[in-house]
Amino acid sequence: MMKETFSLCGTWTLEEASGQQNIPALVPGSVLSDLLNTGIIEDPFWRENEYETLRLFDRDYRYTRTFTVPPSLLARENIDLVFYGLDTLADVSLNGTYILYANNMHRTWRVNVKPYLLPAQNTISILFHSPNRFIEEAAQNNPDVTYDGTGTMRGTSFLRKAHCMFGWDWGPQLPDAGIWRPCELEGYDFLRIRTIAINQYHDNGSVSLQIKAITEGATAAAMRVSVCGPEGNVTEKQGNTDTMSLSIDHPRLWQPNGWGQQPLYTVTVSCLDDEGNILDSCQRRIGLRTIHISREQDEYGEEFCLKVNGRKMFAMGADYIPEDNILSRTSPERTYQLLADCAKSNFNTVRVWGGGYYPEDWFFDQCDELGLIVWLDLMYACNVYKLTEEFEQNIVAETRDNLERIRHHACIGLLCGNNEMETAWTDWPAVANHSKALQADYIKQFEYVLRKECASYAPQIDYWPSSPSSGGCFDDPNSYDRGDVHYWDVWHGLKPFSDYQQQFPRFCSEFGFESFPSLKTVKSYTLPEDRNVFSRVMESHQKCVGGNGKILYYISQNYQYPLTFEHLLYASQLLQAEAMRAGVEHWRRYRGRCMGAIYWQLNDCWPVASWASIDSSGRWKQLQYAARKFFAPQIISCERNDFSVRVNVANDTLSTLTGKATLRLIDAQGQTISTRDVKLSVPALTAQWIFQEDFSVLEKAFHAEDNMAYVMTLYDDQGQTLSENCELFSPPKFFRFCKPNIRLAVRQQGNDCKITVSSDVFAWGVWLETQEIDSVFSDNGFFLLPGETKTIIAHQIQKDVLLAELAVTSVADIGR
Ligand code: BMA
Repeated sequence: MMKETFSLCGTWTLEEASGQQNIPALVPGSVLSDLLNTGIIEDPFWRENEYETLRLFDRDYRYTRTFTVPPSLLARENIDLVFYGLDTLADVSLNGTYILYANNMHRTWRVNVKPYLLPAQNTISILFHSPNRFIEEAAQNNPDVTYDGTGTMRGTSFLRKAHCMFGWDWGPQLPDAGIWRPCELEGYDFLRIRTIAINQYHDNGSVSLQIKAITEGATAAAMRVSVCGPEGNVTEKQGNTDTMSLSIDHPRLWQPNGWGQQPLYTVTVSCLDDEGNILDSCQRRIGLRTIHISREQDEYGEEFCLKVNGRKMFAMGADYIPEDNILSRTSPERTYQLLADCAKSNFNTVRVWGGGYYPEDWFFDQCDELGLIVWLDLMYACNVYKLTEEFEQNIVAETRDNLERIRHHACIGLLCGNNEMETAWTDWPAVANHSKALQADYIKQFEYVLRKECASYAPQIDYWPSSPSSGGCFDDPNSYDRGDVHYWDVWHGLKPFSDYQQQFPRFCSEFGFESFPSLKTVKSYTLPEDRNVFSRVMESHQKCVGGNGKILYYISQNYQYPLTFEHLLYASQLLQAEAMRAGVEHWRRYRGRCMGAIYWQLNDCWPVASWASIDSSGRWKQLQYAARKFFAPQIISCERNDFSVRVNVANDTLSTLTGKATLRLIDAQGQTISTRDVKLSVPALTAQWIFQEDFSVLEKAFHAEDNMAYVMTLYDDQGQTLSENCELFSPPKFFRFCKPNIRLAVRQQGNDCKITVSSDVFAWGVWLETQEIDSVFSDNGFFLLPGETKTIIAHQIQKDVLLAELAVTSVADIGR
């Protein structure tokens, strides 16, 4: 007989353990979401509510419920109580018997409860201990660990709970607690399938799968495997074994976004008894592909790149953090929106940063479907861990639980031990001053224990010890000749954007620049009197030390002084987009020497000034629109030194690009000074320098200081525009921008609106925004030349609403 489950999700009762409150609680969920839903607390993200809310987690909370088990389930030989996520320190009792102590939110907890279940009513009770108290005591008991990162609380390395729930340099300190993932009773006779392992073997276009069922309780008499291809064609095989090989007819390869399609195959494994009855079955959806880290020696050192289906890919994307500090507010729909935005913005990679939690199945399903390769950090970040025996057992179990859950996904490109901890040991004095014993624990944890677990549970996924790393052993982890790099001199080091052009990492897995969210998002956490970036409320929604000052500093380097709060928000976002553009375009020009540009960071977990390109309300900052352009599969850009430019075309598609580039020198009005066409043919997966010009003489002869810009347009051989770009020859604050008269004509087109935008003079940083409602545009943050029109689609909006709401800003407005 097949196994049977009984869900324990739904309504429970939540009480503060000292017995004051008694409220309905939703499972899966959390204390914060229940307190919010019942109106007991105010929105913790509003103004400075964070600080008061944090104190709620000095206390313990109890969840209880009663349930009656269906007789059919009660009759099973084995009945497990399964929690897919408890956050975090939980004592679980069933009908008065203590059955489980849980201390790791990343694990699945499973207890045999057959002896304790009653035929009548059962009562389950879970006491969640204060996470604040736990880390405080852990810190006191371990005075040899003294490091805590910006914005976090001391002692978090001792608790296996998403670190950023205790704050980060972009996140609030709202640890929360609760049953954060589903829970159920699972009854079975004889055996259940714990998981299946699928290995793929690719040989010259043919693919075979080796599939193994891992069972608990007993081994099966026989196993049946069926693989259903993307066109519905099924291959089936049965045998008296727990491992089976199967070759796939006409295999269709899964490709990353930009390289082709993402065909997926569904593998179903059934374990049978000796009469052929199904005892249990398990399904996984896979994609046929190979992904490895390529580390060939070359003239610059050792390359670091993702090799997908045998081809070297330039990785383009951003770093992903948890989507909401209140975890139960995430949903497949919300994640899909975010990841679809990534795919639409030409990402082929997303790095899941190690200070959060292992994402839900739906996250990986969606990355499979969208062709987004996942760089998955294990959940360790910026900390000093003490590898006691108990801690080791805990993280070993955690690794197994998660890898068995997710390892089959086509999207997973590599597993990485942690975020920034190897480099912390070599380069951050506050970490490096810890004991040799703790340093040895680092090596043991990330270069032995976790490496070994990853090799045994996910043997076909490459393991990388840390980000950044050069391969491990504290051997110059942030080396520019090997491995990946985190580059932070722009932003944390206050270097100008031009500094990116001096940097030649093999793969940049972090670099970033902050901005404020849009006015609509700012309004969601402020009163009008808070809307000054140095107010208490605005500063409390800025967790990077001196962050608002840094934004202001960079504005002083680039733009005129913004006279309004709105223009300051706009300028900060334009700055951020320009910073990331400078970095990414440079690294794409040096494709081969550099093979990845993953900017920090994609998203936010609450409304805040941060490095995110999409804010916590899902709104696109200017950077997201810019990313769509600088990650375009084929892009034109230039390397500028004073008045000389070298133009480059990067082609990250699988076919040769033939076409032409039009290169124009214009003045501040937008009038053409000179123009030329360059024919080009750029092979697949290469970047090519196509032209070089020096305007120094011209600049002197015509006194053209602050009055020259370079406009580059890339066309395919049908004359279609593939990419356009613009480079100013002086800082925007000095450039003689004219105040443009930007004309907008709006026409309804089904559910969308078509906006035609034009300007009488050269306009730069043109930004369309709707005041109250939200609208996503097909393009935004662009430049306009006089006499040209741009057509923008505003999605899902009525014309009269759009006309009433639409405002346009350009760089010439800053300071006026
Ligand atoms: C990187 C990340 C995060 C941090 C970010 C901004 O180093 O790994 O820890 O939020 O910098 O400072």
